[in-house]
Amino acid sequence: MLFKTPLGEHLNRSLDRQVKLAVTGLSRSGKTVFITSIVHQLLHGLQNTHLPFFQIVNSGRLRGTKAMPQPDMHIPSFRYDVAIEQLCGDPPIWPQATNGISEIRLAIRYKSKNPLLKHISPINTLYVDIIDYPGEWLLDLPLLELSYEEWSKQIATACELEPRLSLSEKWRGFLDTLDPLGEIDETAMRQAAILYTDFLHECKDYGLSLLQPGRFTMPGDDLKGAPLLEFCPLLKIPEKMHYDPCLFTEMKKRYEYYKEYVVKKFYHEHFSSFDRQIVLADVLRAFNTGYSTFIDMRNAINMVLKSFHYGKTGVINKLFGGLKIDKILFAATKADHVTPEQLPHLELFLKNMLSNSRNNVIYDGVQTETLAIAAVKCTQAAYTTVQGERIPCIKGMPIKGTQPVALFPGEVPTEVQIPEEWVEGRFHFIAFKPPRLANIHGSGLPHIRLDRVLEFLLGDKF
Ligand SMILES: Nc1nc2c(ncn2[C@@H]2O[C@H](COP(=O)(O)OP(=O)(O)OP(=O)(O)O)[C@@H](O)[C@H]2O)c(=O)[nH]1
Ligand SMILES: [Mg+2]
Repeated sequence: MLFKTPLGEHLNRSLDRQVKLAVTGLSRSGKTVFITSIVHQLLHGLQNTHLPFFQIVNSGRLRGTKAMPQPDMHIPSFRYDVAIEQLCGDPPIWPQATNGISEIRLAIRYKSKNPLLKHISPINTLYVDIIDYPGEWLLDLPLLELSYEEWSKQIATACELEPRLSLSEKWRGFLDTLDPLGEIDETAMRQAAILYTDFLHECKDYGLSLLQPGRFTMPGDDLKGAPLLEFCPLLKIPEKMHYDPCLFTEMKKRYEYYKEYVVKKFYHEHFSSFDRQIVLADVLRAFNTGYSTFIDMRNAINMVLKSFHYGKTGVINKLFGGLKIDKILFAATKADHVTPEQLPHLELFLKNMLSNSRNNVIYDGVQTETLAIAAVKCTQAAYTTVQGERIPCIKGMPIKGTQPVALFPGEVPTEVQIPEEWVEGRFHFIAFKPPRLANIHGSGLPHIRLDRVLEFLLGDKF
């Protein structure tokens, strides 16, 4: 039986009948594909031969999984059906970038192994709730701890260095024509916001991750064109303030409004009560694009994780209370882009890259694991012979091609390299099309280590 009132939801969770899983990852890190594949693996659990490390399947105690009506009726449902149809279509395609929030609830029925429960309630149900959202919105979380002045200062410092120095030229040039203590001019504020948004889009195209506020690059259907988004940081914060309304006070007011009504609302509704978390990071993309984009991505992930901070001092706990997370999985996604013997390297690299965040989490008593995963395995491991030497490679259909390619994408370092070692052309992690599969409804999608993911995140609940 599942209780449906707020108190009941709390009871379900304390009775281990419900798990809220937070899937955390920057934009394009692989959240939607991960959720789709996890749902597909669970729905096909009974026939699934691809989940050897997921004990509930392996031990034959799984009775089946169904998608259920979700608990929050006001949130759109996660369109698993659409995503799986695209992934398994002919030709298979990846789902679109996410532009809003959605939710799915799964009911997993299983035979209890607890000797006492076995007699009272031989078949039990675990409810798993997962939400999907645009990765861009994740970077709004750190704003909750920053005043407008502090945030403006951070952006000003970032714009002193390349590549932001050049990319921000137009926006900075326009700000130079404005007087922060001058009159409020709606047209000028709108123009400043447009130029700042253009700058963020250029940063995104360049491969940078730390783009704030998140709604500027991904407003979602609810805020597209809303005046709420007509503000931006100011590079010169006035030292002497007067109390009359001016451009500076108006920008500050809108920034605070954005935090209060957009950011806090989102985090309060969706991230203030979850039990387990998976942090997805597309490390390989950064290898391709270079040192500065890698550092930017690392800073962005660490900044987000610092805001989640699981002890009492974390912003979510300070604002909303009650965050009782006990397990976090750090996952390097798209691991099918590397040859199999490189997977331990990828895991070690991710561990080193996020070592500060991991240490803090472990200190707070949270159990962690680090894995290299592929939600949908698009390549096959193979070997090629070059000048008499047998070299491992991967084979797959490139995203922009019609013929499969075989390549050695490069050796994954285990430590963060110094900038000079980050030479162009060292890595060839190309994007692949999803695989064409004959019998998609017969068993789960091909993957790398999703069974370990499921075992770590859910295994102890059965
Ligand atoms: N080869 C491979 N590519 C993947 C995998 N997962 C994701 N991708 C690639 O990464 C892209 C982004 O994946 P999504 O799941 O849409 O990323 P997201 O985190 O939901 O992105 P936003 O919705 O923009 O926040 C996909 O379009 C694929 O090209 C995987 O397991 N293997
Ligand atoms: Mg998505």
